[in-house]
Amino acid sequence: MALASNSPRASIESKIFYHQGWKELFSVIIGGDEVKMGKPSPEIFLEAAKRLNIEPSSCLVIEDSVPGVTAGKAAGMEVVAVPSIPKQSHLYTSADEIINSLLDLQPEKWGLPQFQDWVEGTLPLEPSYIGGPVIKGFGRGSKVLGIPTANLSAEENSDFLSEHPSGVYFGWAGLSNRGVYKMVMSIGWNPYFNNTEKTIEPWLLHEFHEDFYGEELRLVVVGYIRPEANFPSLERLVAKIHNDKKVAERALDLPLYSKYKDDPLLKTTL
Ligand code: ADP
Ligand code: RBF
Ligand code: MG
Repeated sequence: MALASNSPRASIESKIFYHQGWKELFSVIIGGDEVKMGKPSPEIFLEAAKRLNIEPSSCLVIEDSVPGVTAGKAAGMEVVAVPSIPKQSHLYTSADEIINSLLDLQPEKWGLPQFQDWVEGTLPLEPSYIGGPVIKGFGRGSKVLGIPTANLSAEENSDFLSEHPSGVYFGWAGLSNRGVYKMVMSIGWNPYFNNTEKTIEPWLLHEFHEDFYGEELRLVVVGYIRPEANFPSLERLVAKIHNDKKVAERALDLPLYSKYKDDPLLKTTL
């Protein structure tokens, strides 16, 4: 595995220094100052392949930039694009595949060994704690889909949003004075409705008999299920969300995820 960046070698070194163990994961690291022409020229990838002692045609490039995709294709390599700018995937059409985030990378599609960390249709994540009062959304969840989502403020949870790509996640939800419930959530723009803002929409997997706007909601997000998708019909969207619910409900019974249920942070009242 090689790291080939247009950034100068020294910048790569100082940046990677802060991520313990990352440098050792790469057998080759090349900076833009180590080749004559940077991306979109294929030179940096051809040099990486040479140093890895691998034929360019056997290499898979994972790229977040448009010039990088151009460089990878020009080097005769297969390219998976992970666009750095959301909603700009139309600029990356020369890539062999476009994915929303690295969470969706499937190495087995490219003849590489499968990732081993998926468990029963879910990807365990470092747990994230978010919360705040339940706010009003677009009023669509229960009315249009029959799936109410207790929206949290995007502003108050902006760190979490910037660290998590859009997609379907799950975990546990604590509602003050009520209890702790299983939860499956959508993070993102909801392509079916073409929202312009990234929202946080947890569906608590429990029957409530009334609304709870304004109440303090605490979430621990423990895993990832899938990227956001668009659907040809409302029925297909709803069916998919019900499948997400099933996946989350089952997974949350696994010790790996169920251990967070009793987390005191879910119960704390402000
Ligand atoms: P909004 O667009 O305002 O979020 P929704 O139609 O998505 O409206 O409904 C969400 C509201 O429904 C929540 O804020 C909450 O008060 C209530 N609610 C009732 N049951 C649930 C549930 N199981 N999960 C989430 N919210 C629920
Ligand atoms: N909306 C989409 O457009 N695409 C999706 O893939 C999608 N997945 C969702 C998954 C879950 C678990 C939930 C609760 C919602 C999802 N929705 C999705 C969001 C739905 O559009 C949203 O709840 C409405 O926008 C109501 O506000
Ligand atoms: Mg909602």
